Amino acid sequence: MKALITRDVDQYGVEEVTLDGPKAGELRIKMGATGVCHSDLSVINGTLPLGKPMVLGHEGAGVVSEIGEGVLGFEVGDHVVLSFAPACGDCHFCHIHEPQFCTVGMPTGLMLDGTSRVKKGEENLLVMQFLGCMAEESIVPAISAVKIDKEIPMEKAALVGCGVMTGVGAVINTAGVTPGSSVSVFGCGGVGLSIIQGARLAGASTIIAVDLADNKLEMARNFGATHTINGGNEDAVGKCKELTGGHGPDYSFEAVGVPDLMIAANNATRRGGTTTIVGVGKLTDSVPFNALMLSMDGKTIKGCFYGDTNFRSDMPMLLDLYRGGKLNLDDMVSQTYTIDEAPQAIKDMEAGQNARGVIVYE
Ligand code: CXF
Ligand code: ZN
Repeated sequence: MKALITRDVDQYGVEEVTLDGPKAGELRIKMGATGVCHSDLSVINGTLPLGKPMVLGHEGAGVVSEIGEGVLGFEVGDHVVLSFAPACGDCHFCHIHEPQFCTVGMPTGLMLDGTSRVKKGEENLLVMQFLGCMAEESIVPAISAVKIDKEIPMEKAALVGCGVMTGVGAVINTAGVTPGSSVSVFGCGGVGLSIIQGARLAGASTIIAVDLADNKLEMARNFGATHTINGGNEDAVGKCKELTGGHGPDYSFEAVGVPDLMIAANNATRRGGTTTIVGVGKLTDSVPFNALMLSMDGKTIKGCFYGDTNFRSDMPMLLDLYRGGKLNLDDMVSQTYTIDEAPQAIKDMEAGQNARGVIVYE
């Protein structure tokens, strides 16, 4: 099968590899679609310090084609969306209803049993987040898969596996945005646009989108932003305050992973408001906060991993919202690619061209 593989920093390409069958607790998935996410690029450029050589891809949907020993609840032919964090249901974090932090799945690039299913001759390859789903097929832990309705197009379903879940979840689960509130979103890539959609779903009355690219701001308006600011030629923090009675938005979100933008988002937030950091930054970067003002301003700064999702219920819920016309996934897919075109999809993402580029398979 073909797969997009990174072997060295800043190097990636499509390779022909082989796949072993599923072991106990695993499913074989014929991939239907895989979204291209900035975290794939972060693996390529080393921002995410995962091992190499690695099959990329962690935002996917497909069809179950083979079932490993002991797996209950799935049949061949089931359509599934894949979670990039498996949830065992039986660890401390699963018990306290925070399955996004499930402890069985600390990603090493190998499967849960510590071995690999993807081979190039004798060589074992790693896979991103137990999935490596930028490939025609993938072996995944059954505890990473969620059954979905067969009518949902694969390229829409895939998006809830990472970007859309992360963005909408950050609004609903992490920040708890309330009806009538004001929101600012710093960074309007796939996650930022999903935050904007989440804010619209939550009933926010003012949704301010900030980006450096006018094409992204235009997309932001389409997804529900009521105001847009180009941070390259406007004072974004000052303008956010101006648009919210001088106080600042009740909720601000950072969706890029850049320290200066995290600081700007928090500076925009009103006294007593909440800043949610959704962007995944570099391990070597730190963000200072003022020791006096954090107390005086009474702001809450929250980290957010995977939109604090309980994916087994949240992902079908998002797809129900899509079916009901309330969540716009159609315009999120701005370009589709074949697996052979996957390197171009990465380049187009770097160029900021897409809301989301999606690889679709035959
Ligand atoms: C990332 C978070 C770090 C692991 C890979 C996925 N989130 C979204 O892309
Ligand atoms: Zn992602």
